[in-house]
Amino acid sequence: MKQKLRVALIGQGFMGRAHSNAWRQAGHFFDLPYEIETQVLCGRNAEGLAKMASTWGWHETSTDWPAVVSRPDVDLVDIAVPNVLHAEMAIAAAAAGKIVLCEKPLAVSSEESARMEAAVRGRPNMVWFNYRRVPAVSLAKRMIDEGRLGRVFHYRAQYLQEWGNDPTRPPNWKTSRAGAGSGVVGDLMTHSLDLALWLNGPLREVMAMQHTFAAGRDIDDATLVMARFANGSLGSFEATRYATGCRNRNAFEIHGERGALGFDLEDLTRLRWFDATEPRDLQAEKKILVGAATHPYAGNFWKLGHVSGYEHTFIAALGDFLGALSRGERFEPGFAEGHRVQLAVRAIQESANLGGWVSIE
Ligand code: SOE
Repeated sequence: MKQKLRVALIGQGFMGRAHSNAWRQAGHFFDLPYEIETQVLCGRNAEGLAKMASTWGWHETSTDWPAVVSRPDVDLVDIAVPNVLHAEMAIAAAAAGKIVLCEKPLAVSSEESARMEAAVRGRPNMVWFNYRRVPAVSLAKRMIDEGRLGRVFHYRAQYLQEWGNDPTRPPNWKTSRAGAGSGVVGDLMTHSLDLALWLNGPLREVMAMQHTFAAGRDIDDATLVMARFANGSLGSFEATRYATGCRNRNAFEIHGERGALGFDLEDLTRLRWFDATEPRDLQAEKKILVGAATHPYAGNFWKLGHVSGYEHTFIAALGDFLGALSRGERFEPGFAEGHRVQLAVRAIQESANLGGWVSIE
């Protein structure tokens, strides 16, 4: 007999759809001891809610999130709303005894993320840093943990989009401090920072600059960072919405003593690998097509060459979370990892405002 897990989702935008799909699909790809009840979809637009609930199979809808997070027939609250609303909702849901999942960035400040982390401590929680669960990225993590890179010299990350330069695109909550709390440093660079901290360990200090291209906009359209990692490697991070021609280029390259790894979300089924231990005259970069039986998530998704996509990263994140939940294990990335990213964001913003190197707690 499977245990019922009654879910409330708050958010009816792009992430609301991505999460709804993951809630519908996780049980198809991961062996879960739960019967997922998609209980209630909560948002601000009542008319849109009804249609979305019908499309994705949510049993009820509500525009009253405080009531939803307190319902006795809800076990888990999944937050997929504008960044400025994350803290109040997550803390209220935790106070009501719920399991709490929250989209990235966890918060709009490290002060908020510290309160959120404290509120959920000791209770299952997750931040939707979904790109850890791209099979190619998980393979990179495995190879790094196996020592295939050896001593790391450079970690280079980019998260490049181009929609900031699209005059046909109306302003939205992401393009104002009132809605998002920041620009690309929170929306895009938090993905790069979470991956960097997971793949290459803690950051020690950063030096940053931020720039706004759009007249009158009060957030960063582009953020560039130099960094030093605790393991002695040098880092660079770039995030922008003005990289013409780049649709969703979340990419990294890692250069080590024994080899190098590279990934680009716009080619997400491949992992670039350069083995520097091979005879020099035979060395060349390989583009591994990820999906072989021994590769991460091969047992969950399709055969080699029948490629996984963007939605599968959310399905895998949720599948892994629910697996950890069933075993009583702590899941990563949780609010503690989300808070760690916010501390890096705070140092980046401080350096960009004041100049100079800023240490990270
Ligand atoms: C920004 O355009 C965005 O939607 C991010 O907010 C998401 O986190 C990322 O996965 C895709 O791009």
